[in-house]
Amino acid sequence: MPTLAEKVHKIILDTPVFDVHTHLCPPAFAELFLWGIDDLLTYHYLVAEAFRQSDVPYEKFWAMSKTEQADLIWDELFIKHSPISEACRGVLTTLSMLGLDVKKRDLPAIRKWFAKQDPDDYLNRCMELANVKTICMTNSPFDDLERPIWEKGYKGDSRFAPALRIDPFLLNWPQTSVSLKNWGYDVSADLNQKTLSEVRRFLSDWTKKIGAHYVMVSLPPDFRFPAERGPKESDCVRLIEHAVLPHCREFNIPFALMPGVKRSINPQLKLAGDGVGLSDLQPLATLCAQFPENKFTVTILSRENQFELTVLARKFRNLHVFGCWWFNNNPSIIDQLTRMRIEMLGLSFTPQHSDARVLDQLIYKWSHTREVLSWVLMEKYDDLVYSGWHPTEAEIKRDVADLFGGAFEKFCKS
Ligand code: RAT
Ligand code: ZN
Repeated sequence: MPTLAEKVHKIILDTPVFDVHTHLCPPAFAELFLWGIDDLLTYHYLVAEAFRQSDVPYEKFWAMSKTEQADLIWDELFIKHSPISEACRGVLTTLSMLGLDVKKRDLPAIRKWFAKQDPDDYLNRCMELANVKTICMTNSPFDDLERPIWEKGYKGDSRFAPALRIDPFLLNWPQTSVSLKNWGYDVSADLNQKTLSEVRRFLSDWTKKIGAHYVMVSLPPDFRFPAERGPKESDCVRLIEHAVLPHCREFNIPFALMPGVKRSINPQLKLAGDGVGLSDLQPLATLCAQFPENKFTVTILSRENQFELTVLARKFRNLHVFGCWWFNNNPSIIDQLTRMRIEMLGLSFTPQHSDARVLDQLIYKWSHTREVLSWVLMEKYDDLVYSGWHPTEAEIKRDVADLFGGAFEKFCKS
């Protein structure tokens, strides 16, 4: 007879995940489809770590080919030092689970193995190994590589769930109005009625075109709602109130907010140069209270904001908390956050999303998360047993399915 702990562990391994936020896309997206050892090694989390060990000048690094950058990162982070950071360990977990022998430390042999893989078969293999059934994408009409793919009538791959990402549009108005104008929307820099209705037409066209499951934005820590200062914030707030929220209500889709990122605090690091700041959560409370017909899914970057966000979720059922985002996606923090969230929210949240940018990362991000979740859930079910409540296998399966995206899907459909 398996013990309760063994049952929980097996259910966690066997339950497929609906990954609610990633930056992945199918092979049809050509150069946007990232996979393989060089993409794994040049992941921006590792780029930031490599610059701490190497004294290579920034410009010299960025002038290198991807393979040369990967060589440098491998040398600095795996050969000259032991690869014990979470992002380094992730590369090794991924390679090992793919059946490669990492102890040889043979990067050329690993490259040869990847060169033989067929992208479509490899996608299936990664999804199987990670036990991920659906991958939410991050789809941006403002991305010059991505937009033409949809405009040419790309019909989608049912394993990938589209999500409309609108950062440039909310954070960079009126500059973005120029793009909308070029694409045939009769907008002006001034957010008057005509412009707002054209903006809604734009959101509506793209939601339909891609079949968006939600609309998403990442926000700086000083985001305010309602706006307190300056025309920039006012534009963002006006766009949210008069375009994004009515749009989400019309399509019955959530507005996903990711507060707390300070973009480009070291521009020399490019994509790796973003930082974190403490957010004021009053704007989120205001949004949830003033717009009960809207659904908000939220992950937050600052660790110091996590408790307040969890309390907020207890107060508003139109708020669904998800993921241990970015700098929080480390075992010690996942462990702590998940315990706190379970203790305060039960099973009505989504503990994790992968945020994978490189396909193969699904393997390690989900394997590492499953390890931590197993420990947390074993303990929580054990506590129930001490109280005389014996969870059945079917009940545990139901709960884990909810934590692995089921609760999120229900929230989206509610
Ligand atoms: O985690 C990351 O890869 C970050 O660079 C961001 O992409 C973040 O997840 C985001 O979606 O803005
Ligand atoms: Zn992301």
